[in-house]
Amino acid sequence: MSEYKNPRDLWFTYDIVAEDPTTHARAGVLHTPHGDVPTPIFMPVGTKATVKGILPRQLEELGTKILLANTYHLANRPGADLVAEMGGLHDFMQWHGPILTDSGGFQVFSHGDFTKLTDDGVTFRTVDYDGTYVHWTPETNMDIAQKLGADIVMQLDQCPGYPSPRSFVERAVDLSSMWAERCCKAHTREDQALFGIVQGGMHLDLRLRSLERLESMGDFPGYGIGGYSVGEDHETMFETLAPLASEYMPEGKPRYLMGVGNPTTLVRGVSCGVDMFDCVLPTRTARMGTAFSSEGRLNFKNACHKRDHRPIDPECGCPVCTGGYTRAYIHHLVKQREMVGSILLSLHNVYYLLDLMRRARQAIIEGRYGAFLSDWMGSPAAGDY
Ligand code: PRF
Ligand code: ZN
Repeated sequence: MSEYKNPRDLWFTYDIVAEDPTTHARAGVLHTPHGDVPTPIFMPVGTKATVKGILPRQLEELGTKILLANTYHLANRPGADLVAEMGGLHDFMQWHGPILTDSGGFQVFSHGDFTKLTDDGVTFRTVDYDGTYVHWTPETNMDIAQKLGADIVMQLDQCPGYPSPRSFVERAVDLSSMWAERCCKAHTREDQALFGIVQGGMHLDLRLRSLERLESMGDFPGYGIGGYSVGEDHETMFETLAPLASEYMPEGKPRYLMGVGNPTTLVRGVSCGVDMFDCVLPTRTARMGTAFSSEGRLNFKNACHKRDHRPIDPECGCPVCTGGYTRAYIHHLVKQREMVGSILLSLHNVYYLLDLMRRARQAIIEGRYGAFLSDWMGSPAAGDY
């Protein structure tokens, strides 16, 4: 007799294709209804259903395989019902590849304007919008996520800042666990995968408690690692992230380190067994006139670029660096606050992180990620956190 299998389990499979012999890095493929995602992967952030300054067609040319969007922002404007009416997020924004939506747990808590937190849910003021009060429960949050229609949706969680008293972090783990269970029950779309989120701050025992509770709920198709990059230094982060990802998280499921996007953390995160990353850093720093490069970060407001004929990064294969645009030109655009300056830097920076993860994946497949990591740590770009 054949056992009933949820279509979700047929769609959202994760194949590990290579494991590095000397680090915990792995290369995989995550299957989704809108296409396959090779891992490790960087996911550009399209908060309000647009990656600022970049068209979907250009994202594809850069090699983007999956985008992130934010429930918090889209629920406020234009609203989940409107997005649903317009055919869901993919049609609305004309990106037909995989999409992941974050729950908004981070936005609500990091903006610090939540007014009331109970077991039931969280009440907050939409400071970025019209200042009205909104009450979210795991159930209303899943309702929004299902209307938006991304391929992967994150549970509603509570992300404590750093430093926080242990008792506060413990409470966030309890609450996030309880909300995970309610999200699971409320989430019914079979063409969507719901990921749980591990919290626990910088306490390994709380991280493990959080993970255990998620695992006891059954079978999440993947796990977010939340609550890092909230003000701690990088060594503090890796003290608990390294054992969590490399020793304790389930082998066969994707591990997604949330909201972390500086190149060195990506390279180190991969060596601990992290598979997915997202961050606004490449596009946000671009709008401030800064580029990632193999020499480290370059600030294009700086007059040293004024007469420089070279591309942003001579080692980069992006459309900007191979398209004839000089540092002198980008310096000029940035100084004049021309839109195209931000756009060119955004294209380059997003490509840079996508390509970093492509090269990391190749190194894992060839069994030389240990050397890739030590080369990186010895390079001029490694100092930028
Ligand atoms: N939870 C959620 N989204 C997030 C985070 C989190 O802890 C973070 C923490 N860096 C970024 N984005 N839901
Ligand atoms: Zn480039």
